[in-house]
Amino acid sequence: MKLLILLSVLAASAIASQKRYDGYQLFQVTPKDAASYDALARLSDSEIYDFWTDLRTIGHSTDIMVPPAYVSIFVDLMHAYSMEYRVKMVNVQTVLDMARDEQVAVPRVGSPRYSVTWDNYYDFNAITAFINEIAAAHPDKVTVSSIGKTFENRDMPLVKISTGGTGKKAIVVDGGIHAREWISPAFVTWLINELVENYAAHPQYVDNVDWYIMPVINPDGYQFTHDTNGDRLWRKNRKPNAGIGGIPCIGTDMNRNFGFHWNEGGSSANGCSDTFHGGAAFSEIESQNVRDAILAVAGQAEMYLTFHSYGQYWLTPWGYTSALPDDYTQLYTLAVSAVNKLTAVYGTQYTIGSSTNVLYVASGGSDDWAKGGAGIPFSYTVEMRDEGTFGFQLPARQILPNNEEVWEGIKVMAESLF
Ligand code: 0X9
Ligand code: ZN
Ligand code: ZN
Repeated sequence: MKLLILLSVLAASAIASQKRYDGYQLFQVTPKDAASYDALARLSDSEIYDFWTDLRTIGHSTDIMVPPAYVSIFVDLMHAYSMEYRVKMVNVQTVLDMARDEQVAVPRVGSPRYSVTWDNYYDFNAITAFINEIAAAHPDKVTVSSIGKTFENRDMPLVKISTGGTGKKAIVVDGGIHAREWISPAFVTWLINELVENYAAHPQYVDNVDWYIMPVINPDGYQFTHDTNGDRLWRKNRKPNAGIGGIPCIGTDMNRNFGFHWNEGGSSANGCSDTFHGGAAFSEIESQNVRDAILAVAGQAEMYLTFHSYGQYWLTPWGYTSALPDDYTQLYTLAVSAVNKLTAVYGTQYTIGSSTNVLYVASGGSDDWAKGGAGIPFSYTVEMRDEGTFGFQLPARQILPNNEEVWEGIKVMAESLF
């Protein structure tokens, strides 16, 4: 009993030392005209407001987290521009605490085979352990390597799944580019497990294509969202930069740092911004490592899938322009088939289209570079659950349903290459 009390005190103090969001509110706001849109665009340049979903176009809502000291000013602004808004979370810390409690409470049923399960979220070390364990258990199909080190000296794992042979097409998959989007590594690790551990149920998905899977391509950022002295809502990597006005800041948005039409809109030159594009294209060691790993298999790769949350979108290039790629019809048609299968599982709705057209301009994305830079024709960004009820804190009990439905879409994607 004493030990239990001690443990819960320790757990409580661990929560207390993460960055806290007491009184922070999540607003859903819809700009109704050019003036209100511009007002929001200016807010997104400041570091005070955290745009959980980036600003879209007039008439489309966006989720903005507002610190307690700015709530009343923010509401005044909404009224001044007659913007439609509603409060989605009255206290972000409460939602973080609930998610954390649920995570701690999940019992480990039986004796799981590996260091991660999919009824809970796991940190970077556990994911690395899992990858090594599944490779050791299936040396005939799984090869693990490191594509290089992060800024904080972590190895960035690459999992190759293959039954050998030559001349096969390949699919490149990554997750965890945005640290706070926890469902992403939770899905990508599940995908590895499904392909390998459940091979016998559907051998065609491994026999017909090779998979190159990087479950966490922003390990430093991801671990920071787990650390007791970290920040659950961190997005970028962890390398310090020059910031703005001589005040240094931390982190580059890796999904603005890729070198295809880099810095052509929808990214920030402010090192303190959550969408900071870095000092140059591929300025970050982590995006360099991903670039080189993809280029090494680009001749074989026909498809690139990068997993994010949230919003439920199945996105095609481009993100730097509203113009569509020549083969857009093919990309779109395949996405429709995938989403149809996905939706059939639990009724979850996804929006399909090019990033710029259904979301917003955002240049320097890995998807644009995979297609335009590495020449991988079928490139998609998948924004998984939910639509902002829980946002980044998708409850652990939704991991499996999310993964099962997305897997149906992935099967369609893979079959298109058979
Ligand atoms: O803005 C992003 O990087 C992605 N959305 S998220 O909310 N997960 O941050 C969308 C990226 C779409 N692709 C490009 N803009 N290239
Ligand atoms: Zn350009
Ligand atoms: Zn993301």
